[in-house]
Amino acid sequence: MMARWSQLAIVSLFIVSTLGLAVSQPRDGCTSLNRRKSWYALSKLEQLEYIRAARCLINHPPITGSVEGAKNVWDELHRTHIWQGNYIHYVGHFLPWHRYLIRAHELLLQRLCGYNGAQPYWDELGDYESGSIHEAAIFDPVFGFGGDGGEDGCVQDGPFRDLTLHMSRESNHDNYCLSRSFDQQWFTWANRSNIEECFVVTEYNDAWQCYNEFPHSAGHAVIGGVMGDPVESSGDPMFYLHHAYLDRLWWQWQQADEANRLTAIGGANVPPQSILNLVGLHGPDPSLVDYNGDEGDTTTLRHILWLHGIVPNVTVADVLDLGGEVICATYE
Ligand SMILES: [Cu+2]
Repeated sequence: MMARWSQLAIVSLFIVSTLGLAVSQPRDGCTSLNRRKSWYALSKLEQLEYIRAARCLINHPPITGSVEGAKNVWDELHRTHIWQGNYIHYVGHFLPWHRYLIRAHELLLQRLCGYNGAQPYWDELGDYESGSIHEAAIFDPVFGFGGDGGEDGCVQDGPFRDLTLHMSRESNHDNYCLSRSFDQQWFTWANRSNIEECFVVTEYNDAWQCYNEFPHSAGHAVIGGVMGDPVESSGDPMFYLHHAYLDRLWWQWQQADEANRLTAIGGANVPPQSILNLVGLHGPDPSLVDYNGDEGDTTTLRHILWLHGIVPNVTVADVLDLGGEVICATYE
C-alpha cells in the first residue's frame, strides 16, 4: 500500500507523465507514427471503420499456412496466443510479447483490410469511474463491440454476435461462440490507486507483476466469458483494446524515467509452477523454451518474440521503445 504522505506527489507525477505522451516524437525508421487513441476519442465514423476492419480479419483467409485448422486470420492470431499461453504470461516478457501482438493486429488491420487508423484502446479507468460495466458505451451494438452474453453465454448483439471461434486449449478444430459474462465486482480492480501503485515501482521485474495483477486482470475478469480465460481471451475483439490500454500504462511507466526504463527488462522466462496450477496451465511445451534466445531463465533484451510467422520474429529490445521502428506508435 502507498504511504499517505506520498500520495500527492504520486498523483502529480502521474499527470505530468500523461501530458508527456502527447509530445513524444517518432525515432529513426518510424516515419508514420500510429496515434493510438481511446475508443471514446474516435469519431463515430472512425469507430465504424475500426469495426469494419476487425470484422475483415475474421473473414480474411489465413496468411501463414502454418497454423493447422485456421479458417481465417483471426484464428491464426488466436492460436498464437493459446499455443504460447503457458509461456507468455507470468513472465518477464509478458508485456513485450503482448506489445508485439497488438502491433501485429494493428498491421494486419492496415495491410490486409485497408484500415488507415491506429489501434484504439479501452479507457477502463474512465469507464470504471463513470459507473457500471453494463453502461459502458464501448459495448454499444453499433458504435462498439456488442454487450454481455445471454442465457447461453453467447454475445447477443453487435458486430461480433456471429463470431465463431475455432481455436481452443484442446483443439484447432473447435466451434464455439464469443461469450461474455459481465461482473461488476471485478471492475474495482481497475481503480486509480491500483494504477498509481504500479507507476511508482522502480524495478521492471516488480512493475510488470504489479501491472499484471490488477490493472491487467480487471479488464479480463469484468468482461468474463472468453475474455475471462487467460489463454483463450484473445478470441474476443475487446482483447486488443484491453491490452492496448495495459500497454499504454506500461509506456507511461517507461516514459517516467526514460534513461533507466526504456531498456529495462528482466523477470523469469518460465512461469512458476504454483501460478500455472492456479490458472490451470501446464508448464511450457519443450518445443517453446528453445527459441527464446536467452541463455537462462531470465528475460533479456535478446529474448525472441515469435508469433507463428504472422509477423517476423523480433527481440524484446526491438519493442521496448514504442516510438521505434517496430512498434512506431504513440498513445494519446
Ligand atoms: Cu495474454
